[in-house]
Amino acid sequence: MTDTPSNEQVGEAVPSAQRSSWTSFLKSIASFSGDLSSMTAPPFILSPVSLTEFPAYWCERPELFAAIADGKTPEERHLAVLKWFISTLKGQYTSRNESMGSEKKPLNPVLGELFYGYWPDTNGRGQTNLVVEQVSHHPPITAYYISNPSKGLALQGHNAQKTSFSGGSIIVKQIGHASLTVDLPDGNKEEYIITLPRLRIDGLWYGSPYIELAETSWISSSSGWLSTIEYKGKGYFSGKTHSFKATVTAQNGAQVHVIEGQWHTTSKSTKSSANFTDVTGPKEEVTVQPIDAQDEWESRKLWGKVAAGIRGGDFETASREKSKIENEQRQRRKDEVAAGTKWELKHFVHVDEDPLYERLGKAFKASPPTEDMYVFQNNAPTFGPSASSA
Ligand code: HC3
Repeated sequence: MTDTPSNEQVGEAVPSAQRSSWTSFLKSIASFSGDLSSMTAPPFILSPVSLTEFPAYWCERPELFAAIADGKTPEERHLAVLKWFISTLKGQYTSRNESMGSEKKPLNPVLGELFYGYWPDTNGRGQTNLVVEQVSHHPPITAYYISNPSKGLALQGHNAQKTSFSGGSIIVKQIGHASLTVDLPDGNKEEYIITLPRLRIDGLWYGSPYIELAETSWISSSSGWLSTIEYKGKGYFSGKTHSFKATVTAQNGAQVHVIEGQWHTTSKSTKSSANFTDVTGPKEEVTVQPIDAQDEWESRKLWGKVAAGIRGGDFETASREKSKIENEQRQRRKDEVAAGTKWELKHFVHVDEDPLYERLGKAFKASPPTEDMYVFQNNAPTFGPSASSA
């Protein structure tokens, strides 16, 4: 079997007029390693959503995020973090298949692109706020800050990807990590490092890509509790897609909990017959300002015409509007070089090392042992009805 199909072999999901451009796209990614987002793909696979919107997946179940602060002990809080994290995976990795029929190619954010939103306070859980900024264009890097000030919770992280092609699938190594801070009632802070799983994008021959998670990710807490999460697809632990097994160890290394199941439906702890996670119910979309009230750098305003073209099947307009944005960006970079200036980030500052990652990463022998970080500058705009500081 070859790594890429011929025009006749590609699946029904590819419109017949786009079969040859789909096979060319697959051939070019087969011999490519690096930044996939910059490659031109056929129209049927384009998504009208920018990658800067993706950090919103972290909080589509804001009540689970808020519940972390309600844990009474380090163990309870660690389990709440694990529960919230596993419950984000369905949105992060399968939601485009539900909303658009397959995994699509997101819009490649421009440097300085912004995405702001919030989830309102309901049932006393506090309001959750989201600030996203595209902090690099080549390679694409997205930084985010998600906070629930009334619960004393703040999540900060950044994302980039390294892609390669193997056995007919795209392998995506996620670069970056997230750190979570919990302000405790006694005035102390509890901190967590969250690493990100590896992705395999399958279904390419059929023109209907979907994501499976692979290998291992970790949640390491300053309290000493550690979750080791192994991901497997069909044919492994349970023979089911989207399977995972999380092993939770205490400060002394003793294994205290094992949670198994499927991250897109339900999972159970081996200690209880009740579900540990259940994401079969509804999620909450992030609330954003109406387009007219948005800044010109905010994703939905910036990409508005391109997105409308993609949604309406008017790819000529989408491509023309996309070129306008890209040309404007190229000109901006040239002007900066000529003026000897550099683009200033609005909400984040880059640091070469993250001491928290280094400290908590020792628990799982983090590889690489050190990582850079984008630190939020505590300068979020005012959000929603019950706005308070970020
Ligand atoms: C690889 C990916 C871009 C990155 C996306 C990330 C890793 C971003 C951070 C989120 O928290 C989780 C996430 C989910 C999906 C990832 C995207 C899937 C496809 C996209 C590629 C750049 C496009 C590949 C092209 C095609 C046609 C195969 O979809």
